[in-house]
Amino acid sequence: MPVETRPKIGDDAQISLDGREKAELTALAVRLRDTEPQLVDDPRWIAQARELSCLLPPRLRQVLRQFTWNSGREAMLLVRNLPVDPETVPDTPAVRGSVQRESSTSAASLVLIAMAMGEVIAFDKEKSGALVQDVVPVPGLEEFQGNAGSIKLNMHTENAFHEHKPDLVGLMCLRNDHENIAGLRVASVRNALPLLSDRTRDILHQPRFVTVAPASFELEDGMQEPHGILSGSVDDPNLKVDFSSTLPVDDEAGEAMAQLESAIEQIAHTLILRPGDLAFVDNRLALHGRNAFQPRYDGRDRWLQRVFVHLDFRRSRAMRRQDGQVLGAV
Ligand SMILES: O=C(O)CCC(=O)C(=O)O
Ligand SMILES: [Fe+2]
Repeated sequence: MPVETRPKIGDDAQISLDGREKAELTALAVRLRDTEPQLVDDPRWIAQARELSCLLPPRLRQVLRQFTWNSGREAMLLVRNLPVDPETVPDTPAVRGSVQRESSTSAASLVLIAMAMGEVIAFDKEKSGALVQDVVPVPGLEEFQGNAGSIKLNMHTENAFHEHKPDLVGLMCLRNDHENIAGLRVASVRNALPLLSDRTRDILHQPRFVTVAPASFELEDGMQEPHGILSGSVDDPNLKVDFSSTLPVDDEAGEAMAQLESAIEQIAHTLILRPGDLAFVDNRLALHGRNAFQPRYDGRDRWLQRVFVHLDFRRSRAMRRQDGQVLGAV
């Protein structure tokens, strides 16, 4: 089974822990898991994660540091060989809004790596504000354009509508689907841009697009300001679009968006994650989505755990009560 299709991601976009590094990470994850009150969302547990993240194996820390400096052409990082033992992973949850509030070795590994790069955050209106969220297929939601669905999930910037959308999205695989065909799709603007004409790029920079809250979010109010899909540097822009939630305000903008979608489809990678694989997507430069798969709801379905990271925690302070990790109305 190929790990991916289409152009390969380079070695600079991935790191596989060796046996010793895995043992070191496991020891830290167990220490964090056993930290009182053994609740992921508790500030004491998060404080311990912040401290222990400084003790991760040096080669991993170097790769993470490099990634936060510049996420590279692929605008993603794949960390492999994390301590996930498929034999001991519990049954895959199959309920809407499933989250990980109790500490576990897998959640601890995920949070340790995320906290080495920045601050884990969540939104109070999404998945009940939990910091570690389950990405699992849910019965009855097969057609849903959100991570509980199992049809193709359109390419998107995570929470594109939000002024404090995550900078990084981390997705760790505990179990893939039965057929091992479900893939996380990732596409970097740095690969897509050369496929677009100057005219199209110019239009994509203009405030001719509106993005509403995604289906996963309990509805946000009212009017959204038009924005550019591309922003910042003309040579190396940021990208913000959700092909399910962003609408062009005129026909020409719609045509430019269609050109972009076609370029994205051409350069997207499909990563068939294995248990113990953790992908970080740079949500400022890359889109992600998922291809279709067939859930069985037998406890052995695909299961990812997800975190969001902010690299500049201070920026969202006005939305966070008591300098905590959850963004909402204060
Ligand atoms: O299921 C996947 O691979 C990705 C789902 C997704 O977009 C998300 O959880 O943010
Ligand atoms: Fe997503």
